[in-house]
Amino acid sequence: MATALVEDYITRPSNPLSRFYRKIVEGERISREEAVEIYQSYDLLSIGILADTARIVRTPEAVRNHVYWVHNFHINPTNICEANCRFCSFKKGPKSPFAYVMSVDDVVEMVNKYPMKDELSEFHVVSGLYDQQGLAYYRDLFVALKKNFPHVHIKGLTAVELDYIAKLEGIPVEEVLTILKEAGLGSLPGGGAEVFAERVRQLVCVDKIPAAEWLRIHGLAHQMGMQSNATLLAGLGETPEERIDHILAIREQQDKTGGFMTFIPLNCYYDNNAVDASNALTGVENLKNFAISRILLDNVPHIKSFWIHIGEKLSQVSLSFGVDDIDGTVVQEKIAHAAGTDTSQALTKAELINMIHKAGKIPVERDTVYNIIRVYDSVNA
Ligand code: V47
Repeated sequence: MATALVEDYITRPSNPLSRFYRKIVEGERISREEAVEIYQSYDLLSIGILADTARIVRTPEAVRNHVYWVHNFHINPTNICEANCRFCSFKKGPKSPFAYVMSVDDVVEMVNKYPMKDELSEFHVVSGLYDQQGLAYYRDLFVALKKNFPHVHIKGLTAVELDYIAKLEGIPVEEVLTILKEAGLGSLPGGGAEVFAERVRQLVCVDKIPAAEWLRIHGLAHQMGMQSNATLLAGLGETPEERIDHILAIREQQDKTGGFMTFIPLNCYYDNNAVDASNALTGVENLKNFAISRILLDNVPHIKSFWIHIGEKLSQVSLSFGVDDIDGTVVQEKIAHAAGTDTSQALTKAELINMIHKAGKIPVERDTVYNIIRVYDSVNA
């Protein structure tokens, strides 16, 4: 799978990670104990080889050098939120001078001002838990977005928001999903998962739905024919084992309902929130999170790096650690920027394409559900 030189390095008897290479090449599943052993190693090159090999053996040969990106636009209709997550710098109380609320018309007007709106393929819609924006608001919003921008897929509302809307309306989440799907919802984003370990949730997001409910709601969406993504927010004080258990919970759910397209390891920022910045991830840990996600998730097709969180340079490096997707043009990002990420707000298509090319890969523009829009190989670039 790897070049002869790389294969020699990873398979030499003195390399303690060599047995995992053979398992991955043979398509065998990696266990929790094995994942912990890989994660504990400081041989970053071997970890990268294992992850890249896992990506290669699970990807058809014709597209092995492809890296996906999406022309998307983030929409956050309000920053008012009832939850009190200690890591959140985006949330405001209803009386805060910095609180904002967008009507349906405000959202449509905002998108209309975007000069590239005709080329967009995805709206990424996530918001706060706000009782003035219930089911009717989101139904109207999705209908209006579809009416004005019929070519754009709506990836919207985390499992946490769906659960909130269901409780607000006194109806089951299934019904919320049915109504919103009819209004134009196409898929669910991966946010709101944070770290599944209850120990950590009790410390940083005690009023958020528990892991089992987050997973159940994604399973419901999958059963209704909607695909979804999943995230891990690392840097909240969780242990490596808790990160691995989180990824394994996604693998288990995927075995049952099969609708996850992408797993996105995120890292926390600490400005304007109550989480201790001494939990911050190192670059090495970020790469290990990408790699171990790819190695363990033999049933999820894509691993995404969100350049907004880790920057353009580490995103390029992540492409050798199992990542095959870099999200996206974004246009305006509020959540991580409120918490101090120093990346820019948006990348142009040309910047994204260039970033991927310069990492030695072929940029592929996709839509939300991975239909290919354009391959930017040397012929089409
Ligand atoms: O769910 C909150 C996280 C997520 C902070 O599905 C923070 O395609 C860093 O979910 N520092 C939103 N992160 C981002 C997200 C996402 C991004 C890109 C693609 C997709 C997808 C989903 O940001 C939240 C939360 O986990 N977050 N606070 C913070 N202080």
